[in-house]
Amino acid sequence: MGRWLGLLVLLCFGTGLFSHLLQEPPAFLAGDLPTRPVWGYRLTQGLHVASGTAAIPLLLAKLWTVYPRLFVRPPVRGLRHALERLSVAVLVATALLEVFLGLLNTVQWYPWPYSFRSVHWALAWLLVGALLLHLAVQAPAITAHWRARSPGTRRLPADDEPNRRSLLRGVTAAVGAVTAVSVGQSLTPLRDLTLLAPRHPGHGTQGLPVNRTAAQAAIPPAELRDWRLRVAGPRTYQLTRVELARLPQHRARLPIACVEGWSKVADWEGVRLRDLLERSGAPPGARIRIVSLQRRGGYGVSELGESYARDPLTLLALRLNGEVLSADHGYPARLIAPNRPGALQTKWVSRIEVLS
Ligand SMILES: Nc1nc2c(c(=O)[nH]1)N[C@H]1C(S)=C(S)[C@@H](COP(=O)(O)O)O[C@H]1N2
Ligand SMILES: [Mo]
Repeated sequence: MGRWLGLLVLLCFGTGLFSHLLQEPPAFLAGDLPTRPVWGYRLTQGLHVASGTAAIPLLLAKLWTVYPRLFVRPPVRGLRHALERLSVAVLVATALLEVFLGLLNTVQWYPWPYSFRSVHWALAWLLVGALLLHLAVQAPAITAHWRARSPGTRRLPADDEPNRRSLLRGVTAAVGAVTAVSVGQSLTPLRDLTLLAPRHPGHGTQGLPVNRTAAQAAIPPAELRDWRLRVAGPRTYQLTRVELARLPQHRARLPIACVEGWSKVADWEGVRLRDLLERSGAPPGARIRIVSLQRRGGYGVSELGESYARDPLTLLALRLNGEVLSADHGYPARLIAPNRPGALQTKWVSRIEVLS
């Protein structure tokens, strides 16, 4: 169980780092983030949430097998032992907190006052550090186990064997069950099994789930009536929605991949961002800021580096799945770019700013 758990933690950590990198790239990488494959983030974030979810029953079972060690006497046998127990305490605490914070995030429940992302990020490093320490401390026991190749020495006492088997069977069933009823949120062929996932890929207007509705974002209807897209650059200009729709329109088939785990492909149609930027005289390599009409909550602003801004698939979309964007999907216009976290696909765009 430890080995499987270790693999899941590794997968979750790696995909989590990738997600963090895309959302908060260091300055030297911000212009070169990968835009291919277009479904890259869909895959990695789907794996992130699926591996984190699968780790929960495995972690609980693993803790159950070792909890009697909490009560060993004497509790501390010296400095080395004390440090070792402390590192295990950090490992257990961070592992439990990390997976449960992640789980609460997937259901969009934030019952704490701090930023989910920075806490999840910091805990991940603590967890991986404590895990490495744990592996180092246990290295002698691990090598001894693998050296004891003869079948007799590795087996449990005969009357424990049925217990071991039924525990493993139970844990496998639990991991399989939570995975089967939640993974359909991103692995859409399994969507009919989706019981636990908070966003069902089949629900939502225009065939796409909605994370925050126009009402929740407090989009003022009055501002939609005389909406103009303002592009602020060396040559600032404004366009009405009718004027935007008269510019050359392009199509892109791209997924929305939410950091909370659900994802779905859709057909988008609109104006290429790079055409809008060219018209404003944006210099090559400029950072771009997309600003929403939104009044309430996060994700009202996002930034794009060069690789996204110049990509022919990055659109200021006016249409979704063959219809005019609905209010909840970002009418009058929303950003859609390849291999980009859903949270940064800004809806209800009102301004595009050329930053540098
Ligand atoms: N202005 C704004 N844009 C936003 C959001 C938001 O809250 N406000 N939510 C983001 C998130 S978290 C996701 S996953 C996608 C979802 O897009 P959809 O609701 O059209 O499916 O929109 C993104 N764009
Ligand atoms: Mo999202």
